[in-house]
Amino acid sequence: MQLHRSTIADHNESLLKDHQRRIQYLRSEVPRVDEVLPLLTDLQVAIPSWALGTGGTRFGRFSGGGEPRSLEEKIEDVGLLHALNQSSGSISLHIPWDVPQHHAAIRTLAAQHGLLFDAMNSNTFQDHPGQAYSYKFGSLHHVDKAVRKQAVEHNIEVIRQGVELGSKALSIWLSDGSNFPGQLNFRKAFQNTLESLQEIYAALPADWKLWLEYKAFEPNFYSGTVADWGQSLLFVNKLGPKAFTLVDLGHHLPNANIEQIVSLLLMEGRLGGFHFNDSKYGDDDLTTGSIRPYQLFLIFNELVEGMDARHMSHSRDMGWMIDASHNVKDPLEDLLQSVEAIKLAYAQALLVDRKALQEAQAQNDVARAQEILQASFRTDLRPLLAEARLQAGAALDPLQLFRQLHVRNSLIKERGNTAVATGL
Ligand code: LRH
Ligand code: MN
Ligand code: MN
Repeated sequence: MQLHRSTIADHNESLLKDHQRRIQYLRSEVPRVDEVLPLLTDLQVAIPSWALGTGGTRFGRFSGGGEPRSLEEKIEDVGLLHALNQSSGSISLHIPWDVPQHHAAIRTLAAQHGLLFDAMNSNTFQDHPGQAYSYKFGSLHHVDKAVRKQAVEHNIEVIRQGVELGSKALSIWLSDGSNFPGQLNFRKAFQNTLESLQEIYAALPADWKLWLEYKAFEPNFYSGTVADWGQSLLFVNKLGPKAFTLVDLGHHLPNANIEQIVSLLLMEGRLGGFHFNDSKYGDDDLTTGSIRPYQLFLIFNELVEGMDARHMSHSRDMGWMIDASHNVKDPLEDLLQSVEAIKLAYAQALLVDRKALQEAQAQNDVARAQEILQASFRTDLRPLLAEARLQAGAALDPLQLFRQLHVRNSLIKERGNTAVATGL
C-alpha cells in the first residue's frame, strides 16, 4: 500500500490549527524547543522485520491478518511507517527468518521507500532445517568444536548477506547457557565463546561493527554465557575496537539500574546500540514506554549527557532499534507508538537543563537535581514531535491517519487473513 504525499498534506491541513495553538504554547513555555528540532528529525529508529507480523508468546499467536508474507512486503510495511512518521528509516533483518534472495532488487525496493538496512541479526538459538548439528546445548560456547564451527559459519554467512544489502553491523544474541548447576564449565564456555567470536570478528569488513547482546535469563535459567553487561563487556573488550555491547531493555534482572549501565558502557566507549521495548516482569517485549516511561527518559538522559561528553553524533554513532512483539495490538500501530515513545524520551532528555543539573550535583542539592529532571520529563513535548514530523513531511498524527486510511483492512484484502510464521 502506497501513501501519497497529498494524503499526508490533507491530513496535516485538517489538524494544523490545533497543532499551531499547541506548539505556540509550548514555545512560550520552553523557548529552547526549536533548537532541538534538527536533532529530533535526524534520529531514526530501525524496525525489526520480526515485529511486523503478530507476535505472541510460547502459548499461542493470534493474528490480526494482513501480515507481510515476504521480505518485500516487510519492506513495504516499514516504508509505510516511515512515510507516516519519517522516523523509521531502516529495517533490521533476522537470518534465516528473513531470506534475502535478490539482494540488488531488495536494496532498490528499500531505497524506493527511503530505507536502509540496519544491523543483521544472526540466529543460533534455534535449529534450522538441513543443518548438521543441533544447538540444543548451545552454539558459540558448545563443547563440540564442530557445532561451534557451524555457528561461526552461520554468522559469517549473515555478514555476507548484510554486505550485499549495505548493512554495517552484525548483532549477535546467544541463548547459550545452562539450565542446571554442574551442566557447564563456566570458564571453558567463556573461552569457547571468545574463540568463536574472534573468528566471526575476523570476518567483519573494515567499516562494520559487531554488537553483542546480553540477557540474564531465558531460555536458560541457571546461567547465561553472555548473561549481563559485565560479561558482554569482557568479550567486546577482548575482541577489539569494532565490537560493542548491545542493551536490550528487557534483558535485565528486575529493578536493574539500566541508565547507570548505559552511562558506564558509554564512558568505556563500548555501548553499541539498543533493542528498545518495555517490560513489567522479564523479556516481555511490550511497547516501548508503555510501562516505565520515566526509566526510558532517564536512559536517554544518560545517553545525551554521555554522547555529548564524547562528542558523538546522536543519530549516527549508536544503533537505535526496536525489539518488540505483540499478541493483542496491530503490530504497525504498536511500532508507531514505540517510535513515538523513543523520540519523546529523547526530546525530554535534550531539554534537561544540564548546567543547572551539574550545579545541583556539585552542591549535593538532591531535591533540586530531582526537580530539574522531572521538570523536563513532565513537560508535554508531543507538539514538538508533531512539529518535527510536519517539517519533515510526515503526518501530524501518524496513528490517527493509519486508522482513517483503514490500512489494516487494505492489507488484509491484499494479503489475506492467515498468520505467517515469523519463527518467534
Ligand atoms: C532475545 C532477543 C534477541 C533476538 C530477538 C528475537 O530475547 O531479544 O534480540 O534476536 O529477541
Ligand atoms: Mn533483543
Ligand atoms: Mn529479548
